[in-house]
Amino acid sequence: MTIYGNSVSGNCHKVAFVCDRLGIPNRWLEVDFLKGETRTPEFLAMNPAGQVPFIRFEDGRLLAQSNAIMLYLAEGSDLIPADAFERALMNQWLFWEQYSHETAIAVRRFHAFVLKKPDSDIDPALMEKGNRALGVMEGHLATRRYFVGEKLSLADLALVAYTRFAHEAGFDLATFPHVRDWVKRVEDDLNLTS
Ligand SMILES: N[C@@H](CCC(=O)N[C@@H](CS)C(=O)NCC(=O)O)C(=O)O
Repeated sequence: MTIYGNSVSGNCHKVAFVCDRLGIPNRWLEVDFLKGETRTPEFLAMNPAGQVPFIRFEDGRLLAQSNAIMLYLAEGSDLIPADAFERALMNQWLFWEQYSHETAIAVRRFHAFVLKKPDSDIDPALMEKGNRALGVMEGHLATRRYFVGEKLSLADLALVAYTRFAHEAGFDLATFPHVRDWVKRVEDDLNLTS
């Protein structure tokens, strides 16, 4: 299968995390959205949303949305809890990540780190929303090592993707020590170096 991805994008990293962890063979095709490569007619014919990541399977089927891709690729693996309620809790965090976390931390990182905008040109609400999200994570992780069921799951993979780069977005993980320790734990589990 081919992963249409971008090496700077945490959403794309999520797909790579699952493939690496589960040994799923793949071909990574780098897409530079800053050069408009997600807006070409060829790209939009495959993914009208004009976003990476998305997957093209050998038989031609296409799948977009990082968390949907992770769920499909990890089906039947130990990255998805066997217990139905724990699975629901994992999904709870996956939905939360997309609505309340990625939309602040990834977006602020894009403006600050990728586009190199000064703070004065970035919506201040993003900092407030991101800190609120990190606060929710900090409270949850105060008594747990992982987000669900005391073991690594897709919830950790989804949430670590941008949390590990929170400093590039202007957030200070020193004020969220449980989050900082969890990031290190998950990076070690996934053998991530940077
Ligand atoms: N909810 C989507 C978000 C995907 C997304 O925002 N992708 C960005 C890169 S992180 C992108 O492709 N941007 C290019 C564009 O919008 O043209 C997911 O989780 O896959």
